[in-house]
Amino acid sequence: MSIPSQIRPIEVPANQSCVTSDFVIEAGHRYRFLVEGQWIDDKDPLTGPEGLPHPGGIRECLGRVKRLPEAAWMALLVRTKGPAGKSPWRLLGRGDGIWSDLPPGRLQFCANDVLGFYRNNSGKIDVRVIDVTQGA
Ligand SMILES: [Ca+2]
Repeated sequence: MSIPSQIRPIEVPANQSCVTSDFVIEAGHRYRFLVEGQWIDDKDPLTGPEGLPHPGGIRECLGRVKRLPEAAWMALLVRTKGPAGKSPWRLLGRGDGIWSDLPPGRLQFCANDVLGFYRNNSGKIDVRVIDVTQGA
């Protein structure tokens, strides 16, 4: 599949608890996500959008209070903000596969961290979204 080079990536800085993009998910469309970049939470090891299941230290006890408890720390999360409100956060990670079941609305992203503890994060992930409804 060729990737149109003019698509500007959506930048998701690790230290922002919610990044709202201009990209709007439409009902019935199919999307592919191209995800790249690395980020880091404080002194944890650098990680990609797949996150760290076990960063060690105090976080081993705090797993249930992060945005999406069942996903790894610093995994890339996605949701949409539409007429029906905000959908629940979901694991996007490396963005494998074709996505066809996101509710209509603007895409929002964040790192899987604890609300109020984003300031000590750094790095960013770039996300490109391609509508593959026609070609897929
Ligand atoms: Ca943090």
